Amino acid sequence: MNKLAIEALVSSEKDAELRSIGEKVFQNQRLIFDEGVVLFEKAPLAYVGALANFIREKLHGNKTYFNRNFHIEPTNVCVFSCNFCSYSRLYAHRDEGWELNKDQMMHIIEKYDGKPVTEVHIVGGVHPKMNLYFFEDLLKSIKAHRPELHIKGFTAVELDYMFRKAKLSVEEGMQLLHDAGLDSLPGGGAEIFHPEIREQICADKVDAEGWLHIHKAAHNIGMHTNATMLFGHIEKYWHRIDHIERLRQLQDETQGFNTFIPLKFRNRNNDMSHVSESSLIEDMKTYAVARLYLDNFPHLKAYWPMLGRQNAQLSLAFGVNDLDGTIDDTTKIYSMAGSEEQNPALSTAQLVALIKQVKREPVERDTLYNVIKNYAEDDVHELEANPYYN
Ligand code: V47
Ligand code: SF4
Repeated sequence: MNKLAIEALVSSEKDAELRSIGEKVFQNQRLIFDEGVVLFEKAPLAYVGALANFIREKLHGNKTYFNRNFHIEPTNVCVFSCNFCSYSRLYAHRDEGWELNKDQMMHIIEKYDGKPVTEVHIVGGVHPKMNLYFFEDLLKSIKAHRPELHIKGFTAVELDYMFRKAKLSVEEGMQLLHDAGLDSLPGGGAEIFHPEIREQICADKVDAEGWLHIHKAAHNIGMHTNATMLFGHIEKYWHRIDHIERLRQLQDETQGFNTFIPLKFRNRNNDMSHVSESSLIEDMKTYAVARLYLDNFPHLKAYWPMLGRQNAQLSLAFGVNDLDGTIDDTTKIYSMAGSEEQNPALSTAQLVALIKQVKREPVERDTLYNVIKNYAEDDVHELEANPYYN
């Protein structure tokens, strides 16, 4: 859609404020806090979506990235008690808790020997006994076994706990894990930064300053990281803007973030089951506003297991340019919270087909967005018949 067609989506007299925000987007000017809130409160979905798509296509054209990865979840036991979490098994349902030892985790790594995966994503609960040195040893063993496999692991929540227990500074702890083989950090644990909300949903874990400190320390030693936001529960629009404003400020300093991942709150099996979930319109608006506000983030990711396949396809018209990975196993944190996908797994051929169906260009990437293969010219039926892509 061109500029004129986008402008025609709002009236020039009634919606002068929205028109002027649109003009800033076209002129490449940074939006300010209040403009972000106005977009949430007043902009029609079609307008904010078209503006976000304009930016998405300016940055990436039709390219839609994914990677071939798998997950290891060391444990679902967690010392914290976030109210939105359907996963933690320390106090309630103790009998359903699990913890993997190093051999069991190495067994998962070995299962992927010879398979064309580029990343392992390690994330789980915060187990009181799995300490920094346990994970240092695990990282070293993974790298010794498969040096080129990118290890993206541990949320700032897990790291904060490990470093404090080991009595190391954030900088010392980060360097130790990086030296052992940790390549980048996932974006989890950010939730909503503002204390007014954080105190109500996850009072006992690392606060905003702590989360940002950990990511900054990673950026300062050359690591890249992601950032998430858990939205659609008790927060107001301005809390979402406050959250992304803090991320934008750190990114100005370090340029260490790769991608922003809004995570829609799901209300099954947790202490916030009475809070209703956001609508699809709200979800798409959140992607779009994030794309417009985070002008210094290269990528915006929709986590398809959480959204469902069709809604993930839709998000590609609202600023999203990345669909995460093929996620070859059991990401239990979402299925337990009521995500669309109970068994999240898509083959490469299926993910390529999903992206092509909505006329975008599937591009396989590694964790740092180096292109591994562009599938624009590939025939989906041929891919489906080829075991390498299944
Ligand atoms: O921080 C927990 C979220 C996150 C619920 O960096 C929930 O590539 C919705 O951060 N409803 C952890 N969300 C996972 C994460 C992640 C996922 C995929 C990719 C990347 C990446 C990072 O899961 C937590 C929390 O925000 N979460 N419970 C729930 N009920
Ligand atoms: Fe623990 Fe993470 Fe669940 Fe919070 S969201 S209780 S930190 S597993």
